Amino acid sequence: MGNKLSILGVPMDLGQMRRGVDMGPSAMRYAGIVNRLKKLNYDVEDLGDIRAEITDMTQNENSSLRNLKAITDTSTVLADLVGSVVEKGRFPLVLGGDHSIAIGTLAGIGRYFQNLGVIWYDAHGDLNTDETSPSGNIHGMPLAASLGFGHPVLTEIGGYSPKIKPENVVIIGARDLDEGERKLIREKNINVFTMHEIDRLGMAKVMEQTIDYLKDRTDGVHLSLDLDGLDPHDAPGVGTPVLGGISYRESHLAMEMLAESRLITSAEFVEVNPILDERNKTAEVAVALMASLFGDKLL
Ligand code: HAR
Ligand code: MN
Ligand code: MN
Ligand code: MN
Repeated sequence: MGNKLSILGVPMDLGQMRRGVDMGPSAMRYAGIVNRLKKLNYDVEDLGDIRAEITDMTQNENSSLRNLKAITDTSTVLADLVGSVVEKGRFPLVLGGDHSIAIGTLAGIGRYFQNLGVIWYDAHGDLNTDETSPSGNIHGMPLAASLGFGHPVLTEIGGYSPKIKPENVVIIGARDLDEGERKLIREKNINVFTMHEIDRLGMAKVMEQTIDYLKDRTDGVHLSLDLDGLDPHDAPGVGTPVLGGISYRESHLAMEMLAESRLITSAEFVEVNPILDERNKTAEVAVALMASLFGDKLL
């Protein structure tokens, strides 16, 4: 990664049903992300927030793909903006918003890489389609959509599909997978380190293996970090908390190892919901992890 960063906020809450995640970008700015990165000697440009509609629970026009039109429109705008950041040779750092924003982020980045790697740090697989989703919530679908699976309106955002290949994906922290997601993981042979592997191997080995695997086969790696990948003790301000998650310390180690690897070429931090949080703790955790990802050291 170079030393030029562009921050882009996506105040979107349309991919799920709990209000408040649209305030995630403000909460992370309030927690000091811009100054933190400037102190690490980055040339930081804050592009502000993109315009996103806020959910109106009364207009659920489609129960298997809730808010499809508004999410598609926002994702298309996001994809263009992220693309122009990459064109300028800057590192895109996207602040969510719920995880449905990853469809737009990856649509923006994907066309600049032959073999884009993706690290999906999440309690969930986000591998549902309109056919397998138990909820109709699009934040449970962005990884599937980016791989080219699901409703064509979602998979074709940005005008091409797929954005990434299954063999270039590594999921870390999974502990709540739906049946359709497990099936897709098996069929496409997607690499997953569930909490079981993290417990067994330890985070250091998990990250070593992830980095080793991605470094030879990819020409860039996007980090998509859902704060619910962390344990709800450490990151309580999320809409779909799942017990037994990755700790704060393990997450720092993971970010530090990614910093050392110099593999990451774009990142997004999603699902911070200040309304559900405890004194902005989850946004502060997100900012601390971003600092580690961008090379902050203890000594
Ligand atoms: N798998 C469930 C669904 O599709 C729950 C998804 C919850 N999602 C997120 N994304 N926070 O990781 O509805
Ligand atoms: Mn997610
Ligand atoms: Mn999740
Ligand atoms: Mn704890």
